[in-house]
Amino acid sequence: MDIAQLADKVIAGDRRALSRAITLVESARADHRAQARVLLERLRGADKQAVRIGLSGTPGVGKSTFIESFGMMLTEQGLRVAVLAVDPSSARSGGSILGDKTRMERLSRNPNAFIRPSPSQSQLGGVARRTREAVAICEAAGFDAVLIETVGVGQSETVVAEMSDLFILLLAPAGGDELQGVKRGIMEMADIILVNKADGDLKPVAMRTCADYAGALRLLRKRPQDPEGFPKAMTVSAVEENGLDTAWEEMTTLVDWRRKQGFFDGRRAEQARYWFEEEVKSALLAKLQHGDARAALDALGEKVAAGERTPSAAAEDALLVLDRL
Ligand SMILES: Nc1nc2c(ncn2[C@@H]2O[C@H](COP(=O)(O)OP(=O)(O)O)[C@@H](O)[C@H]2O)c(=O)[nH]1
Ligand SMILES: [Mg+2]
Repeated sequence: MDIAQLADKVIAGDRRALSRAITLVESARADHRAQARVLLERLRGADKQAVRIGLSGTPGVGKSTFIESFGMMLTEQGLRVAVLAVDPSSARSGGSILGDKTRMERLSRNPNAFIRPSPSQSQLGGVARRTREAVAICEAAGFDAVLIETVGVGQSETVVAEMSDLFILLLAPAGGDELQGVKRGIMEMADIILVNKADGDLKPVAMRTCADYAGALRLLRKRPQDPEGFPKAMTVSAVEENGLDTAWEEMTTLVDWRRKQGFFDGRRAEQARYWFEEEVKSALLAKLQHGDARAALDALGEKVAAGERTPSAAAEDALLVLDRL
């Protein structure tokens, strides 16, 4: 495969090249990894910048429906939209977005949209790297917005927030005064909370839920990367396509402000540093599983198990041994 040619085609907006490039970064084969690195290095030069939008929410809140309506609206404004997913559960289901394509019927047929299901990988770390690299490819291909969807389970929100410029939390209307068990850490990551399904009978409940979250957001510590009024909560209806244009206006307002203040590039620089360290950590962990390192750990582990060494003394020994390898 000619990687230079593939890179040129991606930059030129060739859809088949785009798919092939993403398939390449999804591959775990060593030769593919080497090619993927060359490709990403070449694409780094492309000076196009997309707005990377992370979107999280529990199953059933309407993520797929929202992406369909919101994505269609963006394409109607002349923008090109890519949709990616981080779904750690997709190892079992084989890529949840695929089944969701039925909910994204219009968008998946739209020439200005590109939808890619989550790679089937059991390890969140692996999915994260592949998705992050797919984001970079979509950006080089000139998409204006890249939506990264994730189901709200465990660590996946953090992973998505670390590859997004904006993090959007989608919520459903809820009765009662409990804040739907949204963890504080997730609330603190959100730039905009969208309470979906603000239509029909659910509208008053959605408005009350929105007010509750607006109040909760005001109680959080002020973040330097936010102008006055952010983070904010709003209501939308993905089905009736209400509030989507306002949501997009707020997103652009926030992004423009952050660009002017230097927070946009600053955050991307921090994220690049974060992913660099994550890659080093996972490579080191992988090294521990093989060869001399594995043998040394097994030998010391035996001693710990037999009560001949304490775990911490053996760990110190292990580090000395590993240093010499
Ligand atoms: N009333 C109403 N229902 C919605 C809205 N958005 C999604 N739904 C419904 O909620 C259900 C789950 O939607 P889906 O997009 O699959 O949610 P996901 O699991 O978060 O991707 C479906 O039955 C949708 O029709 C909305 O804006 N209003
Ligand atoms: Mg869905």
